[in-house]
Amino acid sequence: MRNVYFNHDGNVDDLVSLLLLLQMPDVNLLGVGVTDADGYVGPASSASRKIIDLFGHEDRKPVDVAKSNSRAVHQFPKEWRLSAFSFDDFPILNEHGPAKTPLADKPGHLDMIEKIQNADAPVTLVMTGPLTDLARALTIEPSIADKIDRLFWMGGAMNEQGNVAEPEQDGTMEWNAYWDPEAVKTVWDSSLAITVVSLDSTDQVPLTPELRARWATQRRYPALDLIGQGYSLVHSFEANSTYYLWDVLTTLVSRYPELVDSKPIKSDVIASGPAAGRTFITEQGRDVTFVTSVHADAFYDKIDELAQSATEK
Ligand code: AGV
Ligand code: CA
Repeated sequence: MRNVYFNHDGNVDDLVSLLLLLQMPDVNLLGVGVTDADGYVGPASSASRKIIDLFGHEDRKPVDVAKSNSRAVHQFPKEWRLSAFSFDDFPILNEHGPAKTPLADKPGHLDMIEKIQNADAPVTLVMTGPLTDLARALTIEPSIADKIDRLFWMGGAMNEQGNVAEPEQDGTMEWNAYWDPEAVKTVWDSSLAITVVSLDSTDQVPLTPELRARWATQRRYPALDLIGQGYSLVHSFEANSTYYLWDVLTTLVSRYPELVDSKPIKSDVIASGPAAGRTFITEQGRDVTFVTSVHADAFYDKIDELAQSATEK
């Protein structure tokens, strides 16, 4: 079994990532933190608890869910954050009444410290939202770095093609980095081994009508039904806001690196000013493993395989 701690931020692909992580045969999920970023933290943590109730494994260690109290430097648009309320209201997650999986007693960053310190072996960290909780954890307790074997992070864009369209910024940064650029810098300055799943690779896995149809034909599997319902909440009618399988790719790469090609690069991040949150390649930067391309068919097959294996409790 390998130890994993998961910190997400409550959009549809974050919650689908949790669902799939729970199905990985040899993953020992130590804890889940929820950052108040791309989904309101109340419904996002509630939905997380119900996903664990319904699709977690009774024969594995019980897991709880920690709400983060970290605050945005640049908050996500409310329109995106709202999908967590709808997801949390899905009948499939509410058939059995209130959530049983407990809320952790500590806020996200302190829960992360506690779960990592108590782990019997190194921990893989998977983060599909801003890095704030990790940056705060490292600042309070730098020694946890020695127990983290690798961070897999969905975030950044290495080619100046960002996905933020907001005033007073230059469009070169990815949203999770933009939410708290300083936190990215803090993590980059740490000794952690990092794999970055940035827009450069997630751009290769857009949410297409074909993918929706593929899941629809498999709605006899409860997890695929939930995935299809979840993604029906997100549509991209505004310019420049196509939805991608950003976080699902990151989560699957943490366990199945053969789904992608990667290469070592040196990278840095700009922490303030109009380019705050921009990640880039530079000889002066720190080492990161950079995912360059996705074996898309194998990736979609793996989603199906994991979701088909999920049994409802
Ligand atoms: O920048 C990608 C990150 C991922 O972690 N999130 C969505 C994923 O959870 C922000 C985001 C960018 N574009 C979006 C986003 C959109 N159109 N809708 C919702 N979230
Ligand atoms: Ca996310």
